[in-house]
Order: sequence, then structure tokens, then C-alpha cells
Amino acid sequence: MPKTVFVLNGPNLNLLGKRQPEIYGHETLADVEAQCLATAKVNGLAIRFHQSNAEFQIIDWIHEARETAAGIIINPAAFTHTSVAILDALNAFEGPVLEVHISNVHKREAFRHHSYVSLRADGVIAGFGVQGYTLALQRMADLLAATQG
Ligand code: CA2
Repeated sequence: MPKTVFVLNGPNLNLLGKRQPEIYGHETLADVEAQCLATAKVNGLAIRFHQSNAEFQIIDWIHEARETAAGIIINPAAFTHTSVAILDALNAFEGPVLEVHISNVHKREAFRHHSYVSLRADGVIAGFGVQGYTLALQRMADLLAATQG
């Protein structure tokens, strides 16, 4: 049975490829999901790919991951900078957590420089465009291969 990785996306990422291409590029979230599925397959992983604009829904998926997933890749979007609740949920998850940002948040407004999620994340990718997701999946495959079970 392949190990399952949850790929979670926060608010407004459903607009990917439809607005602000100068910041977030031209690829849609459906394109990102397809790239993640292909990368997961090559690396012997299964993925569950989700997006929500609601904080509670992301927290519920993290709780679900406690029972069904070996790792979490998360782009919390604006909740990155605001959500102690998502941090608390991630702290209750035992496997690896990787944080992805499409843009280089450190090159942007000061309020984007702080991440609550980074207090839990085992690694952070920012500014690699949507390629950050597949890079994170490759890293996740290596991290999970190094663990038992
Ligand atoms: O760079 C990232 O991936 C972010 O997580 C994206 C968030 C932003 O609040 C973070 O600071 C950095 C915003 C996601 C909104 O995505 C859109 C995509 C296309 C058009 C409009 C919004």
C-alpha cells in the first residue's frame, strides 16, 4: 500500500492561474494537482489534494490526516500569517510537515515574513513557483522512505 500524503491549500488558491499571474504564474490549481499526482506516482506515494477558503475545513483535514496520512504538504496561503489554530492542529500531527509558498514571501510585504506554520514545518519552500509543490513531494518521499512503517 502506498503511503498517503495530504496536499492542503488555503484561501484564494482556487484563483491560481486566473488572477495575478505576475505573482503566482499561469498554472491553475488543477494543473498543480495533476503535477502532484504524477510526481506522487513516480515516488510511490498516494496523495489527497484539497483546497478550502475556510480555516475550520483545513483544520478538519489535518485532523483526518492524523488517522490516514503519513505526511502533510501545506500552502496555508494567508492563514500562514494569522492562524494559531492551524499551527495547533499541525502540532497534533506526528508525521513530516512541509510548508510551500508559490511566491517568495520574504521579498514581499513585512506581514508575509512571519509564518506560524513554520514553527511546526520540517521544511519550507518559497519562491519556486508551483514547482515548489513537486519539490516538496520529492522531499516528502525521501523523508517517508527514511521512516519505518
Ligand atoms: O506565495 C504563496 O503561496 C502564498 O501562500 C499565497 C497567499 C499569500 O497570502 C501568502 O502570503 C503567500 C495568497 C494566495 C492567493 O492566491 C491567489 C492566486 C491567484 C490570484 C489571486 C490569489
